[in-house]
Amino acid sequence: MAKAKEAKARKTSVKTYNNYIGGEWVKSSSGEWFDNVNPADTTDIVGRFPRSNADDVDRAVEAAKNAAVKWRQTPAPKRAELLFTLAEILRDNKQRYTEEMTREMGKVVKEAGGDVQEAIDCTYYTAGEGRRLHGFTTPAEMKNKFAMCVRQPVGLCGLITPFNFPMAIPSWKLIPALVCGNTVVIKSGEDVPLSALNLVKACEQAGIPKGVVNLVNGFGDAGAALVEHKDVRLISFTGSTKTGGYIAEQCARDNKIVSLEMGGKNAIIVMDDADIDNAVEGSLWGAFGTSGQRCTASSRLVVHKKVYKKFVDKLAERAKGLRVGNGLDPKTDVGPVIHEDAMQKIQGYIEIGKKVDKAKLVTGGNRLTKGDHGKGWFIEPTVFADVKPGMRIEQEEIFGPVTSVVPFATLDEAIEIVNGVKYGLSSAIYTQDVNKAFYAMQELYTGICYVNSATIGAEVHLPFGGTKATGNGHREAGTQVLDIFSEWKALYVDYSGKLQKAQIDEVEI
Ligand code: UN1
Repeated sequence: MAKAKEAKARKTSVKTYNNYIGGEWVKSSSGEWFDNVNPADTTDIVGRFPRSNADDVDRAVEAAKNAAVKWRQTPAPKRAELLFTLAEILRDNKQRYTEEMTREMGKVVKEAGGDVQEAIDCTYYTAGEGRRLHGFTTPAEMKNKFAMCVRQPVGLCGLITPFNFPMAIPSWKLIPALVCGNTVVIKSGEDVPLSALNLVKACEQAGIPKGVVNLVNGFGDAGAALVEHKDVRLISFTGSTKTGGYIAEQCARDNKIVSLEMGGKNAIIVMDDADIDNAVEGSLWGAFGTSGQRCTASSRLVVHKKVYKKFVDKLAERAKGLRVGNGLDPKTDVGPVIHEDAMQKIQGYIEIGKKVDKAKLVTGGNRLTKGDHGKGWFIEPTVFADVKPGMRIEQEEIFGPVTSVVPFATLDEAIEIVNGVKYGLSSAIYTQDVNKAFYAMQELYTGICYVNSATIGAEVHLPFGGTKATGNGHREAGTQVLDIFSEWKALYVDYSGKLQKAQIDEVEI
């Protein structure tokens, strides 16, 4: 469910935005709209967006199909030139995109700026692949025969993006798809349609040809139409494990390529030799940054018994001091959560932590409703201590500003706790001992692992993704993302002038 509600009556003061299909900005075929609501102030409607259906998806797919051959045949360095121009447009508009993002998504301005910056970084970095997209040569087993491999585009890509990184995550998918020579249809997160629209508008300004990038706004039914469309060759999805499971099943029917980035239950290990103040700062940032609404959020803090009390006391004191409020106010540390359903889910987990798990609530736990807080979806940064492995708040993704402190005695025990969940996105260890750091790096079964920093802060030129229920084996970002958006083609050139049979002919030595 989205924070956005369908507009009952068209309010003229609210700006109206359209879909982008075949290079035109068009209304949905249903003529219906939905409101993009500011989660810090629900009286503030950021914009009105088309509520698209399967017809709109059909039109967008048709446009992407029509643009495919020309775009695929455009040399990759030329495609990349347009992407470098795109990066410059994004950089020049960073301030506006940042403020608009905070308004629609809630995260504090500094973090929204980081989100836009991540899209800029991704665009510059991945555009560079236009002059690489390396294949390889290898010797053939026959004489006078040449063997090599190149990447080829996969075709039409459907990109389905979440609310928590409104510009960074669409860019992680869009830019590699384009540099590899694919055309795309984006179904952006219904809670944050403006940031994806800003990215797509910048593509138009950069001169990316009509039909190469298409944007359809709307809800799950539009996403489902994209997933089920026979002409879509690939779905790249970031979001919940439940929706990802449905997508994987649908894609399997048509042999679509599918890349999934889903949940996390990430943990920081704090050893007894760690710099505790640094570990507390990292834990605060990892647990409460983006109001805990990151797949990479530090939702578990696994702390050595010898430093446990000291750590919990310091963490609770610092968490209490965090200012919760509108992300546009520079004094705010923690913004709102995205919508009422998220609030209900988070409050539900706080109840489970107190009543079912019987963990110790050391700070937070309450929804904030007084004064300006009453206008939006605000909740206190919440810390549970004395959490045991296996408790629900220790196992399940909460996706809010709630973290659990779990005590341990040995590093092996800590590693078992960290690995003892169904997800495997990100992990971290605070220690001054190089042996322990390397041992943890080896044993933590996650896609990302940090030493002496929190579980968040991935950079765009390294692979991003996770093990187990976090994903389905793919990695976004880095050069590894090219393996999602291109397929290998093996090429053999026989210049012997005669029939040569691999595996069969004897080769004279
Ligand atoms: C996410 O958590 O959904 O590593 C993405 C980070 C960011 C990306 C997070 N660069 O925290």
